[in-house]
Amino acid sequence: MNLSIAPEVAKALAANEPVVALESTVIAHGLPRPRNLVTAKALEAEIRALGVVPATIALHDGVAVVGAGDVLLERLANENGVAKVSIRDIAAVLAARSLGGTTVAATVEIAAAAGIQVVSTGGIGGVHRGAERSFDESADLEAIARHPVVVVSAGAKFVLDLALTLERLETLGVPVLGYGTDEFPAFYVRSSGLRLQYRVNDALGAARIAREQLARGAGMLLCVPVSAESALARDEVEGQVRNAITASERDGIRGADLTPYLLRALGEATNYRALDANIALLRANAQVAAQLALTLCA
Ligand code: PSU
Ligand code: MN
Repeated sequence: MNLSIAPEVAKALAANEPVVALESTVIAHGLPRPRNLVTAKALEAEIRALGVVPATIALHDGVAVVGAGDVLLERLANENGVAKVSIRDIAAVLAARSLGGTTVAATVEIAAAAGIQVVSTGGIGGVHRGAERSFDESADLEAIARHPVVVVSAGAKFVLDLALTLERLETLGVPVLGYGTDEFPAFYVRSSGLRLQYRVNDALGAARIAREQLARGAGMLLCVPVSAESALARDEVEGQVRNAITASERDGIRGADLTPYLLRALGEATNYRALDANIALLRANAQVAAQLALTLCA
């Protein structure tokens, strides 16, 4: 895999200055136009405001881009038919020289190859509800286990089976740290009721554990609950998630299309409050990721 690292990112990495990688599936498939591009730029701005260099990752013209510029961000946001690139897709999309938005899984692999230690996202993928029949488990989980990168997220997406997701993370050896919480956060919803083994209260606490884990050549998850102002109520969203899953089964949606389908359905069902919460938590996670990157470089 050829990497095309933006000069600003390469310079920061060479000087051991902080960099935060961002995924691009959320731009191409996770958020609707025109808020996807506005959000992509806002996330980079949040990171820059703390003196950290953002590096949005994507595939383009046969290379893995680390630090997409404005032109590429705009294409990811506005072009039809951008590929959703998880790890199984990297080789084929590179060979075809097509444009691809990278999931957390692919972003983590590419960030690690570039020497970036922190990746920020909204909610990671995980074990889908009904996975005992569908076998649908996001490649995000194994990718985090396999690469020395900290992923900052608001937990795993609420549409998933969060208890099973935590079980798989345990099996894979991924430490899950609550940031100011003892619970696994549930994306738009602050609390899942699932207790976590480890809690940290600031970036320094997270960095101490991250140094040990990354030195083992493995990754970890830092979970930041969505703010109380932006959060949705669990009971309210639960009913809508069930409706969305029923609709996805009726429409025969499977595999890589399922997560974008469910996110879109929930945005519409909540009159876009789920979308507002998604964007708020993406921004908050980018800030925590930048603080962590600063602390890891100090
Ligand atoms: N977080 C968001 N919105 C998203 C995603 C994460 O707030 O769209 C994307 C990430 O790229 C994640 C992917 O890796 O959804 C998971 O997809 P799947 O369940 O198909 O692995
Ligand atoms: Mn899947």
